[in-house]
Amino acid sequence: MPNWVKMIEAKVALAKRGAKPSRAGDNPRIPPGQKEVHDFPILDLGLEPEVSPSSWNLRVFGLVEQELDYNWKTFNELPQVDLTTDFHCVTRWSQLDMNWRGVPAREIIMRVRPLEKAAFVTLHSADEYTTNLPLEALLDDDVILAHSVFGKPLPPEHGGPVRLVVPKRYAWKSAKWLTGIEFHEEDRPGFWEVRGYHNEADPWKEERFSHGNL
Ligand SMILES: Nc1nc2c(c(=O)[nH]1)N[C@H]1C(S)=C(S)[C@@H](COP(=O)(O)O)O[C@H]1N2
Ligand SMILES: [Mo]
Repeated sequence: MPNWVKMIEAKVALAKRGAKPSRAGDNPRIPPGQKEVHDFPILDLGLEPEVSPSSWNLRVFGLVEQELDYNWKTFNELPQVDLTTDFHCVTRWSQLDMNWRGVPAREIIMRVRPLEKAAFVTLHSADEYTTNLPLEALLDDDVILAHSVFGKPLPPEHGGPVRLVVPKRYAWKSAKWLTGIEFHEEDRPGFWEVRGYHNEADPWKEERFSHGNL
């Protein structure tokens, strides 16, 4: 008679091995399962929208006291920062020390004054892409609306004229060609989140997919 207990244990062990997070690498700044790159790969839906600075517009709306619209000029009048942060893509590349310049997301959030009940945001992009974050995540001081990278205007293929940069999350949360920030009470999963990507996307916890790592 087969030893069922042993067989089941072996199967569970196999399943767990598959689901186990990757081992950390040598560089403590590279999250588990990631490889360092230096060439800033391009990743998107393959529909590069045409957005010039003169046609670009950012609509900040939803559960706020004061909805606001920015154009290129009014956006550039906001306080700006330089930021050096790491960028981690769920497809397993990480690039360290990216130099961004732009407007901290909290500068805009302060100005629209979210209502008490606003707890989540949807980032809207010109290619119809969306992604979602808790409002709190946007208040971190390393979250910026970037218009430059490595000292040059953000190229169209990387989301120029303006993209979001959220260094603490996998890069799919960093919406390119950003055109809208919408505040709501409930969480609304975005383009990838409804297709199985993890809602939180913390690269240090390997939150790649919502049903584990298999
Ligand atoms: N608008 C928009 N933003 C997007 C995407 C997209 O398809 N459309 N792809 C996301 C994904 S999956 C990644 S990994 C990063 C890649 O940014 P990069 O092309 O500048 O490297 O953009 C994110 N932001
Ligand atoms: Mo990605």
